[in-house]
Amino acid sequence: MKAALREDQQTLWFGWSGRQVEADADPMPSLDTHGTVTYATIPLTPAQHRGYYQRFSNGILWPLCHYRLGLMNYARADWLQYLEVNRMFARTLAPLLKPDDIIWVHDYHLLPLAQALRELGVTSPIGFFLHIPFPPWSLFRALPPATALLDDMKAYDLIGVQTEEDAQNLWECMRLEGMTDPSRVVACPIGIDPVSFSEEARDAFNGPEVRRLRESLHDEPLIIGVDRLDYSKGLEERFLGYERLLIRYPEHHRHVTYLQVAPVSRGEVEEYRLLRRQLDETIGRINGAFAAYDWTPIRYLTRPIARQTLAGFYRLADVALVTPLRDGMNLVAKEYVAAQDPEDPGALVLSHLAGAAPELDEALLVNPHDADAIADALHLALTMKKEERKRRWNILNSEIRNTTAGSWARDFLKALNRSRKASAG
Ligand code: GDG
Repeated sequence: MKAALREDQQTLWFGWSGRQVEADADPMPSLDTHGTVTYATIPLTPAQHRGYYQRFSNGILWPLCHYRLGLMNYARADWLQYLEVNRMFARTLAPLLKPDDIIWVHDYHLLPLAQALRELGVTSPIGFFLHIPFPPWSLFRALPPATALLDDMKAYDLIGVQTEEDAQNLWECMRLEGMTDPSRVVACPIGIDPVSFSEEARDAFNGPEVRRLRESLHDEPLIIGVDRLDYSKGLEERFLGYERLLIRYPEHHRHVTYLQVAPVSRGEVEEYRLLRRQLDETIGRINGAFAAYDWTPIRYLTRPIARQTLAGFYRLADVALVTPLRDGMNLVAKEYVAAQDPEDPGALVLSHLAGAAPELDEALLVNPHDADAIADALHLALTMKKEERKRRWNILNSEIRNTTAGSWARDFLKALNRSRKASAG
């Protein structure tokens, strides 16, 4: 997100501080200024954190928007807490606003924020960007307060989503709620800062961490996966795909290594604890069945690693395996492309259900539910000739250089201004 902030204008960043504090009244924001950005943050109470953040945002909206109705645990009390926390955010934010501010709200935790601000008399342009997918109405209507939530979302002047598919789904819902102007919902795919990421990768490549990883591989190929430990990322299915590679293409035994970086996230939510246990078991089983005394097929890290080291690891890896079951965008796919050596780039295996797939269609696209398709794509990637890797990479690289974090922010804000003018005129 930092890459999207402009240095030539004053910006107020407002949000949860990540802390929990018992309180009876609205909190006072803590202010902290760095350059042109002032960070105003507030704590949540433990009850707000549970109902608003863990349960409604991450236990209901997250699975719903990732098409996983079976994982959605709805309780009306959590919905009410979600609304109340959004109102509390609005009450604490409103006094900090200046009349000519443009407000840009991010992600599913804050869907009703514009309406709450409007109720307090805020008339500034307000835009919203959803980082995760938006499902069709036939699915979204399973949420008990679906229409109330969509009705609140009409208070935004502009809503941005990652892909055309999300835009169509959301527009279908907004139209049913009485929105009449389709230009208020736009597909605006997010990007990275490819130039600085590529530099970081080049610098890290000669650093001690990458050297140690390289030495441990003894000139044999490396597959890398990098994901928050989340059920939307398709980790279990991916490990089963890798297992199919080992079963069907035994020539890779004792040669290929798959390094999966999966920092634990939302560890306090039950589904995430269960997932972690399941992955531990699957990886243990596969390693137990295929490992040799001098070869471990899967290396698995649940602790985060430094960003620059990660960039260097991407550059070293021959293949990136990015197979979410659903993903708003997936920045790992774009980072992998940015980190490659143009003279000897690696190959990207990408789920066709990731938001990045329409842009990155020169990757080896797979259905993440099909273990054999993952195995075939991995084999193809591991045996692909350099000329073909270069041909594909050049196209992928121009895609990620076209839509960057900076251009994404500029395009969205331009569209927000246009949309505000249209509704005023
Ligand atoms: C949401 C949407 C959308 C991962 N492990 C480490 C680490 N990471 C970094 C990656 C990447 C980021 O985290 C993950 O971004 P993704 O886009 O892959 O996924 P979400 O976190 O689910 O993000 C997603 C995104 O919002 C943006 O709109 O693309 O669809 O779900 O940057 O590099 N970074 C470090 N150590 C790690 O171990 N330093």
